[in-house]
Amino acid sequence: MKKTVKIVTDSVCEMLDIKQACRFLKERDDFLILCHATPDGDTLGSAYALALGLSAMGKRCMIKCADEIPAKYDYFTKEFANNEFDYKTIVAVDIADIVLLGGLAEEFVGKIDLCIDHHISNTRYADRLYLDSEAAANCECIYDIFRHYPLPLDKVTASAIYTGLSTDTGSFKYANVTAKTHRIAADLYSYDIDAAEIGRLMFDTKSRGRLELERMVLDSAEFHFNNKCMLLVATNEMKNKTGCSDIDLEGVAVISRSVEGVLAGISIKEKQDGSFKISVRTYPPLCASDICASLGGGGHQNAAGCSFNGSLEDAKKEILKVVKKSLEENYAGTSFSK
Ligand SMILES: [Mn+2]
Repeated sequence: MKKTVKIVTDSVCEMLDIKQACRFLKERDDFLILCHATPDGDTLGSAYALALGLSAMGKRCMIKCADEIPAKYDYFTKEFANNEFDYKTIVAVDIADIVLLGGLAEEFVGKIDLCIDHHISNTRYADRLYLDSEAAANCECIYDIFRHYPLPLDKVTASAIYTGLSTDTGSFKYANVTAKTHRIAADLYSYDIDAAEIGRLMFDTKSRGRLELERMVLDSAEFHFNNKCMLLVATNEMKNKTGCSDIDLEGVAVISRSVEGVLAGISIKEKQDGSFKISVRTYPPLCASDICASLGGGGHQNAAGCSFNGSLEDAKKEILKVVKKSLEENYAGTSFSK
């Protein structure tokens, strides 16, 4: 059976527009900026750009993340002196739900002053929320804040923001990309960013361990429902054998989406505590966010996730049941037996 960690907040969440969000940042100081666990380019790009931008205005900032920050982001993370102090204002970036803080969730539940996010599924856990669900990446929201505040853009902050844009859009390939995404990227180029090198680091570089892990993950592939659904599994055993950690699993969710005819790409990743993280990538008419909501998760139209406590077999059974139901609703009259 599925067990969900329920963290209840009783605060009312005030929705802010860009002006109000900037006013809030101007009025406050001594910021702690929080990234989500298993950090990606978007949460890190958001946090470091904001920290650097606010620091340039004479404000104090520090950043926290439950998990280790991968070295591949050094080109902007190392440019910020992340020193601890007694913070007064807590800002969460790119975090749809308080539980996504991972190991920091319990410490900060009910304490987030401002959340800056782009997930339509945001659970309103913060006191204030600046949400732009049209934004392909949270770094688009951060860029808007830079322009409205205004905060100074330079090569490093532009590189951080560009990293979020490019990683959350699969290098500007996904359906979430808009003309605005490209306009922002074009503007960031004027700060002398090395977009080719960022692309190489983010998309074309993998360790040998990761390559071997991918081989094992591909060996686990299962196809269901007339090949409309592909399921991949990454276990702790596979990670141990290849010397990989959870961070090395970034992008595994996307593999199944690249197979012809697959409308639902599922990846089930075992976490250190033995629970599972299920990632769902869909093509229309399926909706990843709806599918994951059935199991207590959420996300975007085409990319979403949820957690699962139980056996791997049960995780497969539960997620396949939901995918089957979604396929049957969208393809009325067709029965998907396996
Ligand atoms: Mn994001």
